Amino acid sequence: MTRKSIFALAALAAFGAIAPLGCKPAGKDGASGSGDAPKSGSSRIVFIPKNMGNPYFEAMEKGFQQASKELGFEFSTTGPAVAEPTAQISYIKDEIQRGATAIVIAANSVDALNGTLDEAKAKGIKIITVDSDLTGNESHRDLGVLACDFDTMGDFLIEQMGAIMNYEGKFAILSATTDAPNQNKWIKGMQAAIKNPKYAKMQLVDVVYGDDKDQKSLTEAEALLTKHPDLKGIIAPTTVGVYGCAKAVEQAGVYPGGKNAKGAGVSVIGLGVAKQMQRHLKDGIVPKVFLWDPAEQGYIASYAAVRMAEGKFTPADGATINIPDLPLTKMGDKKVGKNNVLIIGEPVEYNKENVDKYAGE
Ligand code: RAM
Repeated sequence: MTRKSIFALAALAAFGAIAPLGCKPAGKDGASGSGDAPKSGSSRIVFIPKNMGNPYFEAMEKGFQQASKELGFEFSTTGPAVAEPTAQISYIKDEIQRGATAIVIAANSVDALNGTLDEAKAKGIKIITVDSDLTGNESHRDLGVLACDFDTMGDFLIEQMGAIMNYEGKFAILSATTDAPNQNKWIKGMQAAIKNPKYAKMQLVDVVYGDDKDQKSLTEAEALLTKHPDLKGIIAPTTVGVYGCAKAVEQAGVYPGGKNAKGAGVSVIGLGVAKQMQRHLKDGIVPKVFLWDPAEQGYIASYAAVRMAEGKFTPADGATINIPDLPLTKMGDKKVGKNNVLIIGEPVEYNKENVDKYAGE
C-alpha cells in the first residue's frame, strides 16, 4: 500500500468522527454535480466559483475531487452563470439552509457577501476563500487559500511585459469584472509598479473589462487594437481574458510576426490555463502566459475545511496545516500568514517549449 492510500484510510477514519451537518446534494440550476456520488453520513463541502463554465474553476474542482476521494466528504460545485458581485449570495443562502460543513468560495466582491457569510459562519459553516479573497474584509471568512502572493503580482506582470516590449511604448490591461477582488488587487499592483523609473517609458493607456465572458473579452480586446493602433502589449490577468486577447491579435494578424503587425506587433501576456492557451503559445501568437495548478487550491482548501471541522486546525497567523503530497506536487506543512491567508507558491511560466508538458497534466 502506498503512503498516500495509508494516509487516506487514516484520514477517512478520523473524518467519520465529524457530525454530519446535512447531506442533500446542491440542486440549483448552476449545480455541476461534479463531486462523487453523495456518501451518506459524511460531511459536505460546497465550492462556489466566480462563475460556472470557466475552465480555470473546472480545473480547480479536480483538487476537491481528489481530496474527497481521500477524506470521504461529499463534494459539489454550484454557482452563478455570470461573475457578478451579488450573484453568489443566493447560493450561499441555499447552503446555509442545507447545512453544508464548509463553503469554499472564489469571491466576486470584497464586501457584497459579508452579511451572508456572517450568517453562514454563525451556523458553524466553515468559510474558505480561494482564488479571490475578501480583501480588507477578511474577518468574514475563516481562511483564504491563494495560489501566489498577491502583493507581488503587479510588479511581476509589469516586469514581464516590460522585458517583452523593451521597456518602451503603450500597453493596456484587460481584466475580468470591475469588482473582482483578485483582479483589482493585481491592477492596483501594476499601477503602482509602473511608477518605478525603470518603466518611465512605458505607458498604460487603458484598463478594460471582459467580465470573464468569452465574447466580451474578445470584443474588448478588438476595441483596444482599434483604439490604440500603436499598442505594443496587453496584460490580461484572467484566463478567459487572455484567451480572448489571443484570439483578437490572431484574427487581426497583429501578433508578433503577424501579417499586419507594425514593428514588433502586439504581445499578449497574462494568466492562462496551459491547455486552453496551448495552440496560441505553440503557434507564436502569444509569447508566454503564467499560472499555477488551480487544483492545488481546491485540494488544500478541502484539507483545511476538514481539519477545521474536526477541530484539529484553527487558522491563525503562524499556524500550519499538513497537506499530503499530490501525485505531481510536493505539499507538506503549509503556513498561514497575515489576515489568515495561506499562500501556496508562485506562478509558473508556460511557453512554446514547455506548454505540452503542463497541458497534459
Ligand atoms: C479567471 C478568473 C480568476 C483568476 C484567473 C487567473 O479565470 O478571473 O479569478 O484567478 O482567471
